[in-house]
Amino acid sequence: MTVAPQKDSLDQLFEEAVVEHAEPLWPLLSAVSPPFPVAKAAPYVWDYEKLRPFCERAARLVGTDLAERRVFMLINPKLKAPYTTDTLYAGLQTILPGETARAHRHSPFALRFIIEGERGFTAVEGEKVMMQRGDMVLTPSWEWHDHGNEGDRPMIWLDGLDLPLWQVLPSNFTEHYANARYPSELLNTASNRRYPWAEMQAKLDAAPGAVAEERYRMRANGGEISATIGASAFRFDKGAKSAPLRETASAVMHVYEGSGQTRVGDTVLTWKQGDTFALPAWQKIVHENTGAGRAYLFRFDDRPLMSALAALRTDAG
Ligand code: GTQ
Repeated sequence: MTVAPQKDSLDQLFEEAVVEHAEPLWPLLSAVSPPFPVAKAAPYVWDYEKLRPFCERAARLVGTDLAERRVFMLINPKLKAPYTTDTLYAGLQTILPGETARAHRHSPFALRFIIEGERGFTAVEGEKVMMQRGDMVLTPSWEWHDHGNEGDRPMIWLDGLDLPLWQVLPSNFTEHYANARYPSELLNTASNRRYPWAEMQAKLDAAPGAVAEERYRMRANGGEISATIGASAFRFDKGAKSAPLRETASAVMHVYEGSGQTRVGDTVLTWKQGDTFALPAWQKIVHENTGAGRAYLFRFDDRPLMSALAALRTDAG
């Protein structure tokens, strides 16, 4: 007697393949390889007036002895920690006078943009870098760093890191220094790790037009500030509106001064001094100064990373 050949089917095939940890690509091809970028992050504004009291309360409730980095992460409503955008992390860090956030070093790159306070410092790989409002301070990958405050008011700053990247790259190391502070000294020359606001604002004010963007460039070599994250500052004169821009890079913006709104696709974000907002990749973005005076904003983004991957594309949306 002959056995009738068994009827095969795709369902049957998929069932058997999955047991062997093999899965067909073709039903998923456009999901894993979409025709255009689809960011997971949503546009969102974090209101400094609401968050600042959280920073103060945390500082009353826990010391830097227990909270090595006393930070509120700014988590995108569509994602979880540590994602502010698909590729960027932002947080608000607080240090009280006399405290030390102890020394460590890690693979991720970090920058700080100082929101308030004076005579704070970050000691980076032996260099003591003083911090005041508007300054950007760099903590390159794998450089020892600790933070302190020699002033008489709290220091609060925005941290910007490429932490999301290190969640997928299994090469994320952190090392703790034996002592709370890594020995450091003030430089008496211009630092490659500190970019004072006064210097940036002078450049913005000297630039032509009602809207100006200045890229932060490494003092040492004129390049982007890191291999992954870059930064810019903007001036928007009263009533000024930026040209529409859509890019594969995502960004975190912080309002140094002024107020306005940013259209991200169909969403309108409204912002004022101290606020921080997330701009997902590949959405049409238009900024507008709706306030009574000039507006100045800081931004960090993943343009260097996108460039390194030959994936930086921009258009007018
Ligand atoms: O200051 O070293 O917001 O290691 C997150 C991780 C800050 C820091 C953050 C960090 C730091």
